Amino acid sequence: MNTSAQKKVPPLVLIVDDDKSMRILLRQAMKKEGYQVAEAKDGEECLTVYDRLQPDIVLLDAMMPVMDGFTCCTQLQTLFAGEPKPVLMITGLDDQASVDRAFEVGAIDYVTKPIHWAVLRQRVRRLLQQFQLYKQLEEANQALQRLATSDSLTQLANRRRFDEYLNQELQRLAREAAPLSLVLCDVDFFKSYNDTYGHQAGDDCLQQVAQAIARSVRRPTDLVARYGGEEFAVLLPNTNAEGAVRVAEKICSEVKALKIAHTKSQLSTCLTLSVGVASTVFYHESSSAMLISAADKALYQAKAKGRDRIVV
Ligand code: GH3
Ligand code: MG
Ligand code: MG
Ligand code: MG
Repeated sequence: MNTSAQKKVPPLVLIVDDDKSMRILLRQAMKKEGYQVAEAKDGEECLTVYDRLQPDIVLLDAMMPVMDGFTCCTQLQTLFAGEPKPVLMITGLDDQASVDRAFEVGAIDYVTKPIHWAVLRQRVRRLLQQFQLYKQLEEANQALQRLATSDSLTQLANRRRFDEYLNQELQRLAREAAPLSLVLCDVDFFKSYNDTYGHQAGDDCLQQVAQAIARSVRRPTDLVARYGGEEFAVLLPNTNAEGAVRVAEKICSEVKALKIAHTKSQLSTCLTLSVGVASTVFYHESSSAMLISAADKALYQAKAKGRDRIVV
């Protein structure tokens, strides 16, 4: 996002008008305010320049050849969806229908020609302030969202995010039949690891294991989460049990490759994992509980059969 506060540079104003003398007048007025200026001579050019420069505000004429301001404003909303566009329309059209249309297509403000320069100056200032505030709020929201959904020790998704994603993916299953797999990993004899090496070393170890698991998944839709203390969950959309076992094998070998010494482990001199895998292809109102319980049972069996293994 192009926030002027981050860039510590003056706001960028995009002037869009087919009338060259009008562009010159607007440019002079905006430069006088200390803003940076970019120009476009019609709606089509405006879309290209908007995409390239992400201006802080657009001063948009209505009547232009090639693509008029109303169409351009509509296109801006759809092409760059997700955040409001700071569009101020400046036009000779002052009838009610034109004003209504401008706001309907997403303009935030409207100024008629001939321009009352003192008014335009204040309107631009106020719009820039509003958008600056909006962007700061957005950034604060995103930071909060990251905090609320990630685990502070490992930076992986936390349990809340895992639950959210699992439900979202199960909803998708309700619409399209595609397998969804869950891989549950639990560190073997981790209590004795803490007892032997100390809690801080235990934390470091969990961070390394988390990274090794994250390295083992490839698709952007796969989600790796810290499920509990020394338990990790990996959700694999569009993946059947066979594919999930391959991921589980990769996870186990990546963790072994860390060669984390664990001399008090009853199995090996290095840290190992036990893994439970479960898959589903159908949506059911209790699919979430069923999938977790199936993976949990498989994990329990992996422990019971001697640990350091994968059970499906
Ligand atoms: P098993 O092979 O049966 O899984 O044995 P275990 O010792 O790993 O299982 P148990 O559930 O008894 O112990 C888990 C340990 O994980 C106990 C707890 O102190 C430790 N643990 C949980 N969360 C953290 C953490 O954030 N940091 C550290 N250092 N240890 C943690
Ligand atoms: Mg015009
Ligand atoms: Mg455990
Ligand atoms: Mg354990």
